[in-house]
Amino acid sequence: MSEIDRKAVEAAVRASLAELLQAQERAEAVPKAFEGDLMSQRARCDDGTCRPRSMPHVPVFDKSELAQLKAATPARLAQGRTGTRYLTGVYVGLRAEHAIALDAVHGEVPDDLPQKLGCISLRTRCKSRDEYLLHPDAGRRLDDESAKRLTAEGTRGADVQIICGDGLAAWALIENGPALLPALTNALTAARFKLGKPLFVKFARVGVQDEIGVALQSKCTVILVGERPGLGTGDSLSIYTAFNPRMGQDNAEKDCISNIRPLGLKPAEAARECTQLLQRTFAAGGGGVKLTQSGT
Ligand code: B12
Repeated sequence: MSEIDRKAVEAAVRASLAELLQAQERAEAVPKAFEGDLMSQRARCDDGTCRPRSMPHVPVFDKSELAQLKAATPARLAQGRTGTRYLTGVYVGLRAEHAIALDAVHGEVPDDLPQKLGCISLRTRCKSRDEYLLHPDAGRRLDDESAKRLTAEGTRGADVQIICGDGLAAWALIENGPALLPALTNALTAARFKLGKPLFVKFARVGVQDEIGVALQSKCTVILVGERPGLGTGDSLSIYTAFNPRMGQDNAEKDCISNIRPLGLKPAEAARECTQLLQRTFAAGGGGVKLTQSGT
């Protein structure tokens, strides 16, 4: 090894060791600082003079790493505090995000959306949004009129029957449905799946796909449905797929693609992912656990 190479190697080794040492010191700083603090607190308690005191300020993590982590997600990480309370801006932000979630849960799809999406319009046995929220089972069955309409107008024996539902966030369908439905239809058609005429179901739970799949003898159903919102996330849509439909089919036989929204999985990506999932599902002869175990 030449003299220059040797120096370069030595410098690199020294730099790595220094980095390792710093990381170790950071990790050790936390328990040591707390240990001292707790011990002095105990000493004071023992002689009967215990009183409230503040915890030491210890840099527990690398600030630049934390900044990267925060930049990678809209989730509320390391919000800080003042005393035992949230900072005012954080508190107000949480209230606003909670309001978004409530609006999403209580919102409804406009009457003309099914027509704009080119869907046959159906509804479940729920007569109102409140009934939908209070009685999940009623959102898994079609009302009598819709069941008749489905039999009269629905496509029988399709490979894939697409269903759009408001679910627990109507906004999710309003915002993402117009992009996702055509993208999914195109991707599935290009993959040579025979599709049924799409359906819309008002006040829909995931389980309504069972009744629809059975009534139409579809090989597989796919329901695009609004997810239960998280804080500040009122526009997130999921796709649930069910192969070989049966009434009361277990979720373990189904699959889910979640977080479809502008800040998450984009509609075009979701359409591709769903098409690939269905290709694997048809090849394996089943979804969910069966698909996972098949290794397809
Ligand atoms: C609520 C919920 C549950 C509840 C459902 C109970 C209920 N009656 O609502 C409980 C706690 C039981 C649950 C369980 C599971 N869940 Co869950 N769940 C959710 C959550 C928070 C909301 C779902 C939702 O809004 N659905 C739409 C409404 C309209 O549907 P619904 O008809 O009211 O309820 C049905 C669906 O929620 C469905 N469901 C719930 N979770 C799952 C998961 C899978 C894989 C399937 C096929 C169906 C399914 O079951 C309900 C009854 O039919 C989502 C996260 C999200 N924000 O979407 C995760 C989510 C859907 N669940 C997930 C997972 C992984 C699971 C479990 C597999 C966890 C586990 N390891 O056990 C189990 C599987 C359930 C089963 N085998 O039955 C993942 C799915 C990831 C994926 N791409 O496959 C999600 C996206 C969370 C996440 N980000 O990881 N879940």
